Amino acid sequence: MARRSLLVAACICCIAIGIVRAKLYTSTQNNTYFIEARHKYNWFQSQNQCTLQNMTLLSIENADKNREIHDLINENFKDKEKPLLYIGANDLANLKHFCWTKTGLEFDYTNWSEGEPNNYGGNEHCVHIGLYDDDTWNDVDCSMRFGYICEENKK
Ligand SMILES: [Ca+2]
Repeated sequence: MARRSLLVAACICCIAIGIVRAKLYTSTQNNTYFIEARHKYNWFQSQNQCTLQNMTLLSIENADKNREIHDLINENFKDKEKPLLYIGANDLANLKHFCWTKTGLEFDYTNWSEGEPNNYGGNEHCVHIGLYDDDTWNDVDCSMRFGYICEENKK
């Protein structure tokens, strides 16, 4: 009987962990973000997952927003390995001209990791954060499976 209780407790625990890995977070700026930390989705699936929640993949238009996301991830994943998260940027339409999918506009502010974007292998056209356990950006093959971060659609 004790073993059965333990099994039930373990299952509940697993379910709870599953929920924690993909959920809504509120930032210090009181904005709402959805983070899926499991590395299960390619870039296009990530975009679709955000759309299904009436959200969109994250844009980071300036240093303030970058700081907000940095703090959000550090606060919520402080004792864990930082997840690799797709954000809403690619250069699929125009090579080496990365745009935010939300606006279609080319980057003004950037926070690339050192040596990035390097288009490694000639096939890196989507952007994610978290490669060096920090908030810098890396271009990557869009079919790689990562987590993602969505933001609310502003009215
Ligand atoms: Ca790269």
